[in-house]
Amino acid sequence: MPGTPIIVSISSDGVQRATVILDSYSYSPNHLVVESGKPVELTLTSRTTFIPHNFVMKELSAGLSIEQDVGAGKTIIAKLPPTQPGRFLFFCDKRLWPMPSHRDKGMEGLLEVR
Ligand SMILES: [Cu+2]
Repeated sequence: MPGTPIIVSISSDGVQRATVILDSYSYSPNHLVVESGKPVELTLTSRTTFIPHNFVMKELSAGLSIEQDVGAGKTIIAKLPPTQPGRFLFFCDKRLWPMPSHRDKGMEGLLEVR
């Protein structure tokens, strides 16, 4: 369930940058609003001590395909090229079998491209 939409601001270099905190089992914020046609850079910061997470988007028809691991306590930058408007989900597909995946536990977010 996406939370309050956060409108990502555009830097002077034209890049839309936002920071997303990963915890068990959530992204915060989990509803980002960006403009199409301008690159997006998400700083993904994990707050966990042991549990690894990731950032997965499989919206192939929109050209948004990414799968990046974010180890416990790590920060990585994910780059996305939003080329068309739409509502695209991202999620964490990690799981400790046979437990439910992190996505099933609610670790999911929405990238809204306007
Ligand atoms: Cu996870």
